[in-house]
Amino acid sequence: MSMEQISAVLDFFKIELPSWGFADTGTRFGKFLQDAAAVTVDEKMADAGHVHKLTGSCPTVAVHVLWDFPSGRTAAEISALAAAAGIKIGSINPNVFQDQQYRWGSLCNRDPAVRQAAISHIKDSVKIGRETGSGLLSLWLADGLNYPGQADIIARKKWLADALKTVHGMLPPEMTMLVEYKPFEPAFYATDIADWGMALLLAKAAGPRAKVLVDTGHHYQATNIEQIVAWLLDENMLGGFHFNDRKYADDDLTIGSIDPYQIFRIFHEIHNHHFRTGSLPRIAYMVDQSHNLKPKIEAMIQTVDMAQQLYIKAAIVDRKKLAAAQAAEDVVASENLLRDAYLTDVRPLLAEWRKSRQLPADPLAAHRDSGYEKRIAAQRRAAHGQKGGGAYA
Ligand code: PSV
Ligand code: MN
Repeated sequence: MSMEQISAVLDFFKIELPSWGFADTGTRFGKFLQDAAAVTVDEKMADAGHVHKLTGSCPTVAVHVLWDFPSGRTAAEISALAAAAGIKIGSINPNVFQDQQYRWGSLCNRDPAVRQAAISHIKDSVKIGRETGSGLLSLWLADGLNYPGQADIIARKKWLADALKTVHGMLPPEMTMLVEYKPFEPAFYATDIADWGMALLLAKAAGPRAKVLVDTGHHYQATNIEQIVAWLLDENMLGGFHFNDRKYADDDLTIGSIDPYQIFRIFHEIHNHHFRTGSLPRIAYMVDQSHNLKPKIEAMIQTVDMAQQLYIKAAIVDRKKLAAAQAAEDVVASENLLRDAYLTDVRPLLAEWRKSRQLPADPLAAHRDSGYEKRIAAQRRAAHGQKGGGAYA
């Protein structure tokens, strides 16, 4: 692949950062606070903009409605904050899991008044999407059961399907709705949208602008995520990703920190789909990570860099040779074509692309040299003390 083609691939590959990834988050046992963590939405926008300035690849930021749109701040104000930081508002994430009324679920709650409250919050989120020019409504529900027999699973399925249809009906034409699945946590017996099959059925029933969102941390161990991705692509039902890595459960570790080959295989299926069909579906590449120990901005820069490396590695697979090796049933040659690409050191190519786009060749070093972290740590400590805040404040 020529440098020109690699540059085109990198120009195309945009990664959305999550506002909540810049805030102090923790485990169910507690949080370790960082002075430089963003507390306010102004700070989250500034940090996301800083990462975009250094990487040139993160023009949008995902927002979580209850965490990022405090009462009294308008959508126009938040959009202006993003614009001042050189970015735009990306996916809008309604929050129908935090309020006490959702103890027994949100869109799956047996109480029609609670289902209506959740729909009404999602309606407000769609309005925010319209006002901020976002094209994505990203839905994740914490709905589920902790014990067998706790509720009628099919009654909940029907309430959910009806609600998602209603939500689809609220979307402006330019907006897509993503349905995220998760097999466990916070529910420990049956999550209402537990896997990609359920998400697919619900999205298809909701309407043509509903697609599936694959969060890489939301699978059981050993699930073949790239096969799910290939199937969703073939069905034209892949809406986007929430990228993160994990060792055990939904650990929210930085992408590729545990199993970079898995993300490579996912990207391989995407490039393969492009090779086979010539079509490049609109896929939202979003990060969903919260950083407990790593400095948040450094973790995001590391994430973007790793995602770009793995994306190029998958792009340089020799697909003509691969098709020939597959046709000859040459298993070893086929596998080696993937491994050759994966084992190629693409860092010099990435550095060359960055230089050609007037970006620092090493964004992490540029960040460390910039003094940004020290400056915001001092400012934020002065402004907020040791209080922390953010996603699970
Ligand atoms: C839930 O685990 C999730 O993956 C959803 O995408 C949420 O919106 C996000 O994490 C933040 O809690
Ligand atoms: Mn997610």
